[in-house]
Amino acid sequence: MAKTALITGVTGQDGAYLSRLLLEKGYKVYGLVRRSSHFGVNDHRLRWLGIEKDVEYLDGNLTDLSCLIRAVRETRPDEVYNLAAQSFVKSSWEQPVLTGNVTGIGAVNMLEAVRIEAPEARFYQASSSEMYGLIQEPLQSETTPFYPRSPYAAAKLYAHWMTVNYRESFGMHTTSGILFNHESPLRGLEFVTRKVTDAVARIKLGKLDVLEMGNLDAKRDWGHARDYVEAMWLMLQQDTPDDYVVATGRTTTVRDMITIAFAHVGLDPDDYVRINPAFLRPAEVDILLGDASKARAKLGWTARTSLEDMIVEMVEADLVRHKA
Ligand code: NDP
Ligand code: GDR
Repeated sequence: MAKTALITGVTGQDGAYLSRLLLEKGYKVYGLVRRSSHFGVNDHRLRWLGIEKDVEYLDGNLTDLSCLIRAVRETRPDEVYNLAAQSFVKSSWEQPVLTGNVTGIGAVNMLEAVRIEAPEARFYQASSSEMYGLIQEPLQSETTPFYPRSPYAAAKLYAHWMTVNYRESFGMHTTSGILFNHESPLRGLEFVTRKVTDAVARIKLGKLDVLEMGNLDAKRDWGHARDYVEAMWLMLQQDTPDDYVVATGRTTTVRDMITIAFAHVGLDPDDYVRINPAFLRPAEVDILLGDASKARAKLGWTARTSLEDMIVEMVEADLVRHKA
């Protein structure tokens, strides 16, 4: 019998790639979509992958426990992937309460809905390398202490520990993937890689003169979302629930990532990039570098896409979009 999956955050970057992966594996895929004033489903990412008609959508919001209970009751999922969140770190200082409600309490609402309606279902929580924050160890693994540095990271840490608690308190199959930054042509335009690749495409096409940036010294461990959703699925195929770091094991400055993007179109970033303090954050996570050896050993997972290949793929996709 085909398995059934329920994905929250189905309209986001990871929701789109995960939906495609699960559809390819023969799953029946349900996606929770929040209501907006725009008519219909905000399904542009699913459309980009050509799968918008293959997912069945349910109306719902992570802050409303009653609709989550109904969603789990109606879909009877084998696997639940909780990807929905207020996921932009910078916005979390402007909207700390909403971020706590959606990214923190929202995950507990989803855990409760599963506990009440389908306690045997396997549950995936989208935890984040942002939880490491002020870095305690040069290479971050599942045993590295956390030190969240933003309302987003604090909310994710709460959701992370609640996921561990539901596993230990109720014996539920709840797993947390501590994923480092992952990007793609479907990344939101506010995140740094896509902001850069979109701007590079527009500059190349003569549609933009200047790219305004924040902290160029920050270092991130960047992988490709297409690779990372495979790790999510692999985690839920394990007999025992656990926590896993998912990362490439390479860290790069924002500055060097920008250089890769400009070099692809034969331009010099010094001619276009300016610093605008508006893009700085009240507190910064200076460097992230993940140790994914547990995922490699237990899941057989490794990152397949280099930063260079991914940035080139993103610039090319943005060139196509802006030429259209
Ligand atoms: P996106 O920002 O692209 O997607 C977020 C999704 O959450 C969207 O579908 C959004 O819906 C939905 N959403 C937001 N608020 C609510 C709400 N109140 N109720 C229901 N749905 C809501 O994130 P990503 O795909 O990049 O990330 C997926 C998850 O993984 C997130 O939880 C993120 O925090 C986490 N994560 C991401 C990493 C990354 O590098 N990408 C790394 C580590 C963790 P809408 O389309 O309507 O806005
Ligand atoms: P991050 O991603 O905060 O790591 O969270 P983002 O791409 O927003 O920032 C990465 C780093 O780049 C620096 N930076 C800028 N960032 C943005 N967005 N815009 C700029 O102009 C800019 N200039 C410099 C930032 O200061 C930061 O150091 C992402 C999200 O997907 C989270 O949901 C997820 O949990 C983590 O990754 C892992």
